[in-house]
Amino acid sequence: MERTFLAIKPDGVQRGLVGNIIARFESKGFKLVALKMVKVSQELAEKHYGEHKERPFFPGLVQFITSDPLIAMVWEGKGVIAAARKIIGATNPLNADNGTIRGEFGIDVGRNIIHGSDAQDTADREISLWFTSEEIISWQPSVTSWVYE
Ligand code: D4T
Repeated sequence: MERTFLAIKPDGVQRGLVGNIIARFESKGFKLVALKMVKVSQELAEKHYGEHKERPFFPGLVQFITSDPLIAMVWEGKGVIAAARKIIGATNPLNADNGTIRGEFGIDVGRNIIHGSDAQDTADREISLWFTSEEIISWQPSVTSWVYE
């Protein structure tokens, strides 16, 4: 089954949105298989956002993501990578649709509440960057047959 990496960024934690955000993925039917609160190191932040190293916003992005704890998670389910990106909304919260997390809760691109992997290869890379295999739990929700046909 497909897996994605999601992180509620320090702004989402500070603003008390953790429960609201997790509830959206839970009630959709996706399965939480790993979760931890992390005060991110400079090294991990630079690795996670490595593709943006040359961009002008990179230093501010790393400063922001290391400034306070975030919630790192792995979610599992059919089509979860693309579906999570839809639930999250556009990168710039002012362009994000109503009803999405960023559309409801954000204004600035540098305070966009949550991260979600954008493709299968990035999901694989990010999951192994943030979690050991022992931290990812295989379990079977008893409602599975009520979520999947
Ligand atoms: P993340 O990676 O946080 O889920 O965001 P996206 O996948 O939606 O968007 P991204 O990779 O293009 O941007 C990564 C991260 O950088 C911040 N950012 C981005 C910023 O502070 N200023 C900017 O101009 C851009 C483009 C926000 C998300």
